[in-house]
Amino acid sequence: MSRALQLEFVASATAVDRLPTTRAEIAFVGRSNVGKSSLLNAIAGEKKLARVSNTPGRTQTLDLFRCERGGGTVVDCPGYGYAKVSKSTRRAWLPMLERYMLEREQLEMIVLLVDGEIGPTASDLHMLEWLRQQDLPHTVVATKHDKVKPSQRRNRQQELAARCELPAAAIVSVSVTDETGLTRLRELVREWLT
Ligand SMILES: Nc1nc2c(ncn2[C@@H]2O[C@H](COP(=O)(O)OP(=O)(O)OP(=O)(O)O)[C@@H](O)[C@H]2O)c(=O)[nH]1
Ligand SMILES: [Mg+2]
Repeated sequence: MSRALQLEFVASATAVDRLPTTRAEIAFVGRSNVGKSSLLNAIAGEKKLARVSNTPGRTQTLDLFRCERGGGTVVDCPGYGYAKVSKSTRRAWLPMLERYMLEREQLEMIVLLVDGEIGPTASDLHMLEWLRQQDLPHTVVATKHDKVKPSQRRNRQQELAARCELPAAAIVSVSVTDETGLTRLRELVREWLT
């Protein structure tokens, strides 16, 4: 097991122009309930740094976490897709998230999380297409690897990659439950933030 990333909460913001100044950022983006906050906690080796919930729509703000000394910032984003929040809040999110991704100059990498058990949804593929159109740096991470039967993992990974139009080797599979892929993801986060 690799050394956990030391993450420390800095601030939450509901608008891009209220974000504090940072040097370099990476953002965890994905459907509501895909496991963004859980993964952030897992790479930090902590349980309660970012709030996790069974109710989709848990994270409603851009939450910034400082990574090690001078190491940059990891941002936990609100999920897109369904959410048990008011329609007006939900309507406000996607433009806010899109603006953040388009305007944040220090954003080095968008980590797009896709559910490794159910595969990319229409909204995931839409987001991926948008990231490509906007020419934004992104990496696809498949979550909840533990929920796929071992005998089906290879196939499922290949299917997911094909639907994303990516080589299978370009996708990092992770699980916070059995810690699959966490070492690799921590290495990548350190690289992206260097
Ligand atoms: N089995 C399994 N469950 C997971 C894993 N990662 C997350 N979960 C569960 O998925 C649910 C949603 O996790 P969150 O981390 O809150 O998801 P999120 O993407 O931050 O959701 P929002 O904040 O609503 O956008 C929780 O019940 C987690 O326990 C995983 O690797 N394996
Ligand atoms: Mg969350």
